[in-house]
Parts: sequence; structure tokens; C-alpha cells
Amino acid sequence: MNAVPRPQAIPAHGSRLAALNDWVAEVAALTQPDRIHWCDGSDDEYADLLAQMVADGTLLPLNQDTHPGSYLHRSHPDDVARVEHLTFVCTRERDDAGPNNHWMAPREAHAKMDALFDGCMRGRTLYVIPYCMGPIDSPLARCGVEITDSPYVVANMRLMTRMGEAALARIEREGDQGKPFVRGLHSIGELDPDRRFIMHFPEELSIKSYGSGYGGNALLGKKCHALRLASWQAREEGWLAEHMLILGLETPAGETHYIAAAFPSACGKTNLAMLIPPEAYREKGWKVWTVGDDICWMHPGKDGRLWAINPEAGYFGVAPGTSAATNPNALATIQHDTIYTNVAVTDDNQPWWEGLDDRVPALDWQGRPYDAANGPAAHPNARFTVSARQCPSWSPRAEDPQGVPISAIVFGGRRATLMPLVFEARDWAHGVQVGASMGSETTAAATGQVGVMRRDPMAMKPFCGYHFGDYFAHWLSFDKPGAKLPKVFHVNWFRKGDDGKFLWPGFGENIRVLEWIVGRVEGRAHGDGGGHSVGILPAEGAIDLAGLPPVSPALFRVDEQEWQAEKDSVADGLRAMGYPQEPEDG
Ligand code: OXD
Ligand code: MN
Repeated sequence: MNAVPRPQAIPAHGSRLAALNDWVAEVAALTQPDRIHWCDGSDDEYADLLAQMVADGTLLPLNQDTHPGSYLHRSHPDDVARVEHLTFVCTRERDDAGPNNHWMAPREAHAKMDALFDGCMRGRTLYVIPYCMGPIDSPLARCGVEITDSPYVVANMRLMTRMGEAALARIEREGDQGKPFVRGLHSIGELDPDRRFIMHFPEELSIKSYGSGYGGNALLGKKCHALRLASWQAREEGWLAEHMLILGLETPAGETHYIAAAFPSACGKTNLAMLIPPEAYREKGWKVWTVGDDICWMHPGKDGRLWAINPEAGYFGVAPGTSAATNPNALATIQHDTIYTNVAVTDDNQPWWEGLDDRVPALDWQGRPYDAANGPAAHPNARFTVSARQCPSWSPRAEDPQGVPISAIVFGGRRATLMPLVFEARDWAHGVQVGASMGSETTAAATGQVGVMRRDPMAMKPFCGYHFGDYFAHWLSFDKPGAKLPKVFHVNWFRKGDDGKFLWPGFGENIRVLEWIVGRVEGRAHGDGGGHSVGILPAEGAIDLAGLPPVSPALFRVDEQEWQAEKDSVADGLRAMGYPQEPEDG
């Protein structure tokens, strides 16, 4: 094959780390940008990026009186969600990626991606984004560098990660000690769904993403690094990288328990993480502190407990449904300095979405005059990106380099039938089984049909970077002498009655379930003693329902026959995902 002559690579001397400079030069030689910009993470840099995006129409200023520092981005209408069918884990051995992932051989994947990246940044700026996932001085944090040609991605990465000079300094320090950084290469390409792939190379700690500007596909620190690659690293190193919120629940006795909870995308993690208890609970002294709303890295500590950090620094939350009733803390958080994507706007240019209030929007998410015949005004997966520090319930422990000790792990899905409001697993192994059995109805966070029940073990179906069989075995391996593991629970806020209405009010009232959970952790609250195959259900009266409209007792029980059918469905689902593995022939 003839070598294609290339113009000289633009010199890139942004770091004293040769490995980083060399990689940037190599990428520049392939992608042919007009300019290279090393991001320092400063306020001035952010302001310049915003101004540049306003000038070229990538961002539209929102009403600066009501939402200072806030902007709207309207994405390409075909680029609105994660694309699970175009997301690959590329390991040398197909079996290491498992039947839960799409797989491509690394050599083939690199060739395919490099052909797409060839010359794709002509006329554009190549941005180098050094970032740190986790508090900058935390031994549990990990660093990466994303190269992108999208200023929208740079601005979002600044809100979602610790990005810039401090991260670069850590990467250089660690580089001196031979510690690698995650290399993520991204281009929006032509935003053509037929030229779009998100490839992960866990054995090389690298990511290549082409053809999408959407958060989960393009902000590579988030799903690609902090879940798919980190889950791989976590298995090798003995920790867990999970799709979980982290909250601190302060009790009237003044003790704060930290709870990690895994729900699939767009199933209420942000709402639970920012819960404001109803007045009667607030008066007694209950309070929720937000550590994280999407990702949790848990490491076994010297004391046997699991210690967790939120690797992210911001929220990339679903706007529709967010309101003063469902999540007042989120609403307060996004009143200023927020990037909105694919929301509608009112006639005075305020961001608007279904469920916010009863105003009628002027323009829909595509900028068309609002017409109900065109569907929802905001895209159902419209998002806000905002710094976590703006959240009124932001935990003072969110920046703790040691993380927070986890008292309880909660699994949950969106289940209209069967699943009770809450139950407790009998022990760790049962808890792992409960997580592995999770099912949930699909949402708009990924492209594809919405509302279809699918198995989503630990809410990690789209995010586990390796074989689910190995993943469950890794979870089980934490149960060893000296371990003081969290208790494990399962919740369901979404059960419906025969009339199709939700049986549980949800949102702030979920504190009643959290109260039972920490009561169980402290050995105070009563369970029903088992006696059925589900687990431990709350004893009658153990969940405080005072002041609520009557709640159906069905919500606290499980029909044994239906439960047997569920178990068969779980077994089918797990087999389809390759677990347990078939014994080898012979
Ligand atoms: C997210 C998701 O954006 O899970 O957090 O899709
Ligand atoms: Mn998520």
C-alpha cells in the first residue's frame, strides 16, 4: 500500500510529558486540525468558548435576567441520546467483552475509526482536555485526556470534570511514575448516524468516539471512562465502578449514613440524590446531602468498609419532569450558569420542558414555533449540564479525598407490576443476585423503543466494560473475611395499580423508605422475618405512612406465583447475557 503523504503535523508542546505530546502530535497528523488548543480550565477560557459558540450559533443565550450565564444548545435532531447499538468494547478476546457488549477486534476497530478520523478536523480546532475523575487530590481519582474538535464538548467537560491545569499537573506527575492516563479521541465528524461509533479499548485504556456530540457519546470522562474503562480497571485492581448515585442521609440523631443507589438511566437517580424531605421529616432533623447523581467508585478500605467517591464534578441531568414538586434542589441548581440541550423556550426566552409548569412554550427543541401536533416541546431526553457545587444540597464530603463510607446499596428499576416498594437482601451474595436480576422499562436516554422491560443488571447493561459473568463474580469476591459490606436493598417507585396510576407518591416521600433502610442498617427497623423467597420485606407498620393518602397494601407484598415467573424470566435474561457460562465440552 502506498503511504499517503501528509502535511507536517502541527507541533504540540503543551505538556512536559513526552507520551502526551507524542499522542497529541500523532492525532493531529491524522486529523489535520487548523489549530491546537490545550485547555487550562480557567474562567477566561470558558468565557471565550461560550462567546465563540454564541457567535457561531452553537449556543443561544437564554434570558439572562432569569437564567444568568445560561445557554441553549440545539443538537442535530438525529443526535439526541446514547447509541448502544453503535457502542463497542474491543478486547483481544471476544469472550472478555461478553455477550452483554458489542465486540470488534481491536485491529479492525482502530482501522475503521482511523479511516473516519482521517482529516476530519480540517478547518477546526483540536482541543486537548486534561481531566481528573474524582477529587483532584484523591488517591481514588483517575485521570484522562480527551481530544475533541467540539467546543460544546469542552464546555461540558469543564462542568462535568476537574479539567485543566491541575489535572495536567497530576497526569504529568503520574506519568513520571509510569502511570498511564486514559486517552479519549473524539470528533463530531459529520454528525451522520451512519458514520457514528463509540469504541472502547480497555486493554489500552483508550476510547475512540466519532460522529456524535451527545453527552453519553462525546463527554468521554463520563460513561466511556468512568464506567466502561473504569469497570475493567476496577476488576483488575479490586474495586467497583458503578452506575450509582451517592447520597448522605442525616438522621435526627445527627448521624449521616451514605447510600449508593443504582437505577437505570432516567429512572430518578438525580431526584433521589437531591431529595428534600417533607416538612414533618425536616422538622425532626432529616436531611439529604448530595455526593453524586450518576457514578460511584467504591474501594474497600482498611477498615473493611466500602469507601466511595463521585468521579464527576457536575450533573448531566434529564430536564423533562424536573420541577419544584419533583426536585426543587435541581431546579435551584440550574437557575444560572447552566448549559441546556434540546429544551424548549418560552416567549421570554426561558428554558422550558414538559412537567416544569403550566406555561405554554413558544419554540420547541428544534426551534420551531411550538405545535402540540409535533410532539413534546422539549426532547424527552433534553438535558442540563451544571456544576455540582451549585446544588443547595451539595455535600461537604463530596470533595473528601478518602470518599465516604457506604452503609447501604440500593438497586431499583422502573417496574409497573410485581416489584414491591422495598425489600432487603438476606446477605451479600443474595444482594448480588438481586442486583443481577434487575429489570426496568427502557427510557429515552438511549435510542430505541421506550417502555420495554429489559434486564439491566446493576443498571450496568449499557456500561459494564467486560463480561457480565466475570462482573458478577467480581461483586461476589468482596465477601471475604474482615469485610464490613453494606446491606443491600431493592426499591421500586414505579408500581402501578389496575387503574394505571402510580401506587406510591415518590419524590420527597421516598424518605420514608430511606428511613426504613437506615433503620435496618442501625438494627432498629423491623423486617417481616422472610418466610418467602423475595428477601426481607418491611414488617407491617415499619414504614411510616402517616400523613399520606391511603397506600395500597399490595405495594408491600409479593405474589409468590408471580415471583416464580419472575425468577424464570431472570434466568432467561441472565443466560442471554452469558451467565452462568456454559461448561466447556469434554
Ligand atoms: C446518563 C445516562 O446520561 O445514564 O447518565 O444515560
Ligand atoms: Mn447515567
